[in-house]
Amino acid sequence: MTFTRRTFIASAVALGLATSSAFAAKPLVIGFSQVGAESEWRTANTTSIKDAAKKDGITLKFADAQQKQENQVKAIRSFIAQRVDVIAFSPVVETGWDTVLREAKNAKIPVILTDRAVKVADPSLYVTLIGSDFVEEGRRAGRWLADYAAKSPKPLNVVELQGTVGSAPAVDRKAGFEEVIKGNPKLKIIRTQTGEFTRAKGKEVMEAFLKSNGKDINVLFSHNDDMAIGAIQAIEEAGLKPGKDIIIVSIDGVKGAFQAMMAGKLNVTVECNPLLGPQLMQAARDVVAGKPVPKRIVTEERVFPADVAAKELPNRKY
Ligand code: GYE
Repeated sequence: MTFTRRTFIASAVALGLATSSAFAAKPLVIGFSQVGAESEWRTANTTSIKDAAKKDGITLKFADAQQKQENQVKAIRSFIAQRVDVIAFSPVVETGWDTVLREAKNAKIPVILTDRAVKVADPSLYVTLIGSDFVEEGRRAGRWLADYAAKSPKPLNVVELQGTVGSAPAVDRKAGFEEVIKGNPKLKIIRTQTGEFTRAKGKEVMEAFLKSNGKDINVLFSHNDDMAIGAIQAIEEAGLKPGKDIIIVSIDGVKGAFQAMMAGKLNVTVECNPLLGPQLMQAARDVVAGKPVPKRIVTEERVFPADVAAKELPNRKY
């Protein structure tokens, strides 16, 4: 029989040993497949997970998928082969996980999702999803813009930089934003395209928007701060003032966004908290100890308009 952590704890309990001494004997092993290093948000998320594992004495096997689903599938298979105690991952896209998650389930290795959701036919293929409510983030961005538009004498044309195609945050932020602005005669999305959540691509796509639609663009809605920061460069290079000639609404709340707001180049950022490490370690411990874990663990978040940026920057942890 393979000597898994669960059988180890079960035998320890049967022998009357304290479970805590069983934990001390064999550190928990988590295999974590990260999306990549595409944004400031992601860097903060990786640091949070590595730091929390270290602090809790948990062995973390970390794999960077470089924004490719095939790399994540390979990493998950390798974690199964290594018989880790828990597999955790932030799925780059929502679909295409049924087979590999079934393999993990057959191997009796619990799976915890962090940050991004999956669409699977059988929800028992994962234990819990720890992360933000992306639809609500999109709505928050939409509400800020609807308030702004209400004070504007003229209707506003919006261009949208979407995140990675097929990823939960891109799909959900778009849906939440559209839900709020739908039917608003003051707001119209005139162009939308992916900027893959990176600065470089955000800049490139904004350049294309400016070339084709130029002075018609009044607002940029960006699915993350990095793309917004890339777009700010494109807007400046086109001789326009970001934050004034083009109003910019973004999501994440990373330090770079606060600095851009203080420079008057970004109008608002909707917070998305990447510091998921401690919650992940807790959930992993609970799952292995057989404690019940809620199917969804939602992170609490706020909205930061430019006028509070200077006051809030010193409190920002990412
Ligand atoms: O907003 C973006 C990152 O999945 C919430 O991924 C995350 C998103 C985040 O690249 O900056």
